Amino acid sequence: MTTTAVDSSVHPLRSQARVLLVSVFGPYAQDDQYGSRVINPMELFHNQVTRLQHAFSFRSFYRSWGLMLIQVNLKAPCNLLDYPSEERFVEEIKTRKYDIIGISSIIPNLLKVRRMCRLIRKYRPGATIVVGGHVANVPDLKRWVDVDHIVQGDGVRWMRRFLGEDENQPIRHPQVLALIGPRTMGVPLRNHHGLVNATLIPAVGCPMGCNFCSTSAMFGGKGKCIEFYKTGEELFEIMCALEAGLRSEGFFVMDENFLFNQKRALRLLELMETHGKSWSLDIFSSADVLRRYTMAQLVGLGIRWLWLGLEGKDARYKKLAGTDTIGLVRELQSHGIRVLGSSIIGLDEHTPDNLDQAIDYAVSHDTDFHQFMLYTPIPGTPLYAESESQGTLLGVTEIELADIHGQLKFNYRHPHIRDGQETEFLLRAFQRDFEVNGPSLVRIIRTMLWGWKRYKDDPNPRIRARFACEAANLPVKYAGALWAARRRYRDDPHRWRLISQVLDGLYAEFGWKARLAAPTVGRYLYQMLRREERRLREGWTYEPPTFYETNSPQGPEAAVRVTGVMANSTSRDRAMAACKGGVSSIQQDHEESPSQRRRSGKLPHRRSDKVPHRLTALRRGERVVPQVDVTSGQEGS
Ligand code: B12
Ligand code: SF4
Repeated sequence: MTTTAVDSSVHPLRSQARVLLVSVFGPYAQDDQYGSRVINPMELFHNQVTRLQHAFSFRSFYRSWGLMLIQVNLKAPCNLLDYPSEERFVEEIKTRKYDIIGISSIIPNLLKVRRMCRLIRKYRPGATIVVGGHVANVPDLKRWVDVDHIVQGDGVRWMRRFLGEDENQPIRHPQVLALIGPRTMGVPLRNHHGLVNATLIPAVGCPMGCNFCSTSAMFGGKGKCIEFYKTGEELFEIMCALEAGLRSEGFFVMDENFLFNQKRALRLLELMETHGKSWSLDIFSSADVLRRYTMAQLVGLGIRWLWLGLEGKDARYKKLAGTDTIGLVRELQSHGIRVLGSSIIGLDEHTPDNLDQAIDYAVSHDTDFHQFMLYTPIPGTPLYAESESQGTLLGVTEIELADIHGQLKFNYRHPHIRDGQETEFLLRAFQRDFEVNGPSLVRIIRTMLWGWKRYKDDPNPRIRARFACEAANLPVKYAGALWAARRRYRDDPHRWRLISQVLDGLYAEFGWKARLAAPTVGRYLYQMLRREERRLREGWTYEPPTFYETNSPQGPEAAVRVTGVMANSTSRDRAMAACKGGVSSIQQDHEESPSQRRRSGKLPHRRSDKVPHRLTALRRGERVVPQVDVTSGQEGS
């Protein structure tokens, strides 16, 4: 049965039902029969942004936030197994009685869903199987997988309804840091601004409705989205609660077009101003929406990092009409805002003759990061419907589902680009960006320095505090990183010069401190960089750890207990008290010790936690103690 928001079936056990939520099994960064692919690890940046930046690539994992959101919003006892191995998944369903098993997946992982459903039918035959997430849009999914319910769209309301719970209760928000095990240059990142960012999920979907965008299509398409928190007040309350619970200093805002609801954003700005919050926000936004704000408003809101759809030079998207995107990017950067530009390879007008020009145009934006994705019709989108009606889609015998992720080849016949040429063009785009603009790490240090110089003496203490915090690592760690990067490119005059300019900028700003630190820290980082390069050449990969969590006090002992936070006046008062420096009363709700919470990714790891060693162990196939959480297709905005 394919069920949507209006489905009326209810499980006979209602809230007494025992629920397991699970993501598809790993390992991911390997080629296998279930659709794992070496080029498709469970990562964001390394997958589709810094893909060809070798040891300079930014490596990090992210949790399955959709499942986390569902879990904390159910009254029924619900365990969550995120990133299990197949063996761990089997162990869970064999040893624990579940009435409902919900699987979340995207389309490329469909064969894993099929395998998991078979395992459930074998080991837990009485369980009702529910499948949600983007895989739910696959036409005729029932033909592929043996499931009871396929849920398209928001799973929170659907699951509440299925369990006989009140679907209109306010939405609780999971508490989770955005980055898991971040590292670059072969070094785990610790004590950097932005590492203790909480994930914030204000809404799903995007009303812009671009023809290729599967996240927009999934939640209603043009003119629609689902807002979990509609007002600035609600959002502020949730943010205060997350700040108090996670000790976070900023937010990774998982909303495809966060600034679209301008009333909400401006009210949030007022509240941040009133309460002296110097939070930073990493957001997705379309160009037209961005232009509705003044730079002072963006900076006041703490916008620090921005994912911006550039798509292509003459792309006819309304959101880009009348915008000089090169000028816009430069202006944002001059205010310290790091920009991730996203460009499409394979728009209808692209031909083998003009694609190099299109790539050069994208590269000329000199964004801090650049995502390139193949133009890909995904089920549910207007582009897919169009390709289907034109008969240009490739069949399952021509392309495997696991290869339809925008980083390998087209899943349709392009009007001009044929015979797999797109693979080479895509790689060329990443390569060109890396050669011309240098490592993204260098670019973000440059933007950070611009921001610091511009705002270090700002009359508003809130703004000053944020930039001071962001700039804290510039004179030592980042000076060292630049020194190491420059040494790495000593035989490449162009990149050597680029890096030198930024390093000289740091010397000019921070004087002897930076000059002293650069070679000292730099020598160590250079060694680590070279070691990482060697490992990557030998096929080194990273896998996310497995997470096991429960929302129930009677849940398994090995599982970390989670509760979400809510926006209401009681929690607001407590959050405000906590924000004002008192001990977080919200924290007491968690029933978790600091070490449990550290393991669950809700608190940053202590120096002694050695995250990279755990990841390394995992990579070698050892099982890690259950512990503890952007993006893609044509990623947002
Ligand atoms: C975080 C994220 C990731 C994370 C990990 C996510 C994970 N655990 O799988 C990382 C960075 C690792 C990642 C990687 C990739 N991703 Co990704 N990712 C996202 C992103 C940005 C956010 C997802 C999210 O958390 N949203 C917020 C939550 C609340 O929404 P949600 O997940 O949709 O969940 C809601 C519903 O879908 C539903 N639901 C979800 N699961 C379930 C389960 C049940 C049982 C039920 C009932 C309901 C339900 O209820 C939830 C609450 O409303 C989305 C874009 C987006 N904005 O959604 C892309 C997106 C999901 N990714 C996508 C892709 C293509 C990839 C990559 C292939 C990228 C690439 N080209 O290299 C890789 C795949 C890696 C791999 N080996 O599997 C596509 C999927 C396209 C498709 N139609 O299948 C998306 C939609 C981006 C896009 N616009 O194209 N990704
Ligand atoms: S591509 Fe961006 S702007 Fe367009 S619908 Fe998707 S999220 Fe919105």
